[in-house]
Amino acid sequence: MMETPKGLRLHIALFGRRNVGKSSLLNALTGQQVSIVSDTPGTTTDPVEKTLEMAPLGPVVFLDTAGLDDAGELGELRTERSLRVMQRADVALLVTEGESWGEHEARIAALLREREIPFAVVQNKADAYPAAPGRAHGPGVLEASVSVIRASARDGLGLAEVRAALERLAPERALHQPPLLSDLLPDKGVLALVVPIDTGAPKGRLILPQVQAIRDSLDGRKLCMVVTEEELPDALGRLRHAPDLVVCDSQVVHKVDRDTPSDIPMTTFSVLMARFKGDLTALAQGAGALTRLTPGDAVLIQEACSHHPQKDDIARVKLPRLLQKLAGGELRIAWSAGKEFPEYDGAYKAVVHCGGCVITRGQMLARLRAAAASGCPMTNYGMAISLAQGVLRRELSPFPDALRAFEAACAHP
Ligand SMILES: Nc1nc2c(ncn2[C@@H]2O[C@H](COP(=O)(O)OP(=O)(O)OP(=O)(O)O)[C@@H](O)[C@H]2O)c(=O)[nH]1
Ligand code: SF4
Ligand SMILES: [Mg+2]
Repeated sequence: MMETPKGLRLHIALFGRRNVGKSSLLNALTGQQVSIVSDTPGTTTDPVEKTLEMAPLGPVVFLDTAGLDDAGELGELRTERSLRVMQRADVALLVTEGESWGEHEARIAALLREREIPFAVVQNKADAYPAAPGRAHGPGVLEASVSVIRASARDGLGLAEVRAALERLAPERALHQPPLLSDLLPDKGVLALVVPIDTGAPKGRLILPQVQAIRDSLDGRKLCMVVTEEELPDALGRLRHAPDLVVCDSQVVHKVDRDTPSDIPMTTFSVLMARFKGDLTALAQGAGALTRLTPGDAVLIQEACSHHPQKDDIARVKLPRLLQKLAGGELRIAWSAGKEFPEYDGAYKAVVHCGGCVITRGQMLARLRAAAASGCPMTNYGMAISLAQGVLRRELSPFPDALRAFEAACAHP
C-alpha cells in the first residue's frame, strides 16, 4: 500500500522535562511500543518519529523528544535537537509530571507560543498524584484557552481527552490542504502537464509534485494530459481547443514558454507547490529580492531533505550559476539541507528554498516566518530559475496578488 507522504501528515510533537513520561504517553496514544521507556532520566536521546493513522485525525507523525532540562555538554546538544523538532511541529503536547510547573515548562510554553504552535498541557502520572478538586487546573501563567488534561500513560486515564484536544488544536491548514491546481481550471477543464524525462528524473517513476498534480486533477475531474517538453507542440496541435492551463517543470520553462501560445495560461510545478505548501505571495516577493543581488552578497540555498547530490545537481551547480548571473558576479553561497534548519543569518540577502515536498505546509510556513523575522527574503528554486530566464511574470499571472508582490519587490528595495 502506498503510504501518505510525510509532507501531508499532521506532525504532533511531545515536549517536557526528562522522565515526565513523554515516551510512555506516545506509546499509550499509539498503542505500540514505539519509544523506549525507563525510570532513568534521559532515556530518549535523539528524536523518535512514528507515522500512523489515528482516528479522527487521519495520517499523523508523532515526534518524541529528549527532555528539555538535560544539562552538561551532551545534554545541551540533546536539548538543542529537541528544540529543532519544534520547527516541524504542527501541534504539540507539553507533558508535565502531575501539576509540577517550573522554569522549563514556562520556557517550552513561551517557545511554542512564539512559534504559533497550538499546544495542550498533559499532566501525566495522574495515577500517582491525588486528583485536585474540580477540573485539572493549570499554572496561572497559562491563558485559560490552553487545555490542561490530567492523564496517565500507565492506566489510560485522560487519553481520549488528549486525542480530542489534538483534533481541536490541529490547524485547519494542516488537516485540509488547499487543492494544488484543480481550482484554477473550469469544470472538465483541460490541463497539460509537461514533465521532462532527463538524466535528473528518477528511474521508473515521477516525482511527488507531478504525482500530486495528476491526482488533484483527477480528484477535480479535470482532463489531464502528461507529455514531455519535446512532445508539447505536437500535443497542443492535436487538441481541438487550447488547454486551460499548461504546467511545466522549471527546468524546461524556457522552451515551454516559447512553445505555448501567449494566450494560454502557463505556470510551473514550483509556483503551484509554493501556493500549496506555503505562501506564494511571500515567495514571489522574495523572488523580487533576487533582482537586487550584487556581487559579494551572501545567499542561502536550502533543501528540506538531504538526498544524495547528483551530477549537475540543481542546488550545487545550476542555481549558483543562475544566481551569479543575476547578480553579475560571484556570490557567497551557503547550503543547508534537512528536515530541521539552522537560525537564519540576517546577513543573507536572500534564501532560495527547494519545493519542500517532504515537509508540511506548517513546516514551510515556519521557515518563511523565521526567515522573515531575520529580515531574509525567501523564494524557491523554481521561481529563481524562472526569474533568470525572464518568464516569472508569465508564470505568476494566474495569481494576481503574487504578481503584484513580485513587481513591488522589484521596484522597491
Ligand atoms: N505512575 C506512572 N508512571 C509513569 C507514567 N508514565 C510514565 N511513567 C514512568 O515514568 C518513567 C519515565 O517514563 P518515560 O516515558 O521514559 O519518560 P520520558 O519523559 O520519555 O523520559 P526521558 O526520555 O528520559 O526524557 C518510567 O519509569 C515510566 O514507567 C504514568 O502515567 N504513571
Ligand atoms: S530537495 Fe526539496 S523538493 Fe527536492 S526532493 Fe527534497 S524536499 Fe523535495
Ligand atoms: Mg523518553
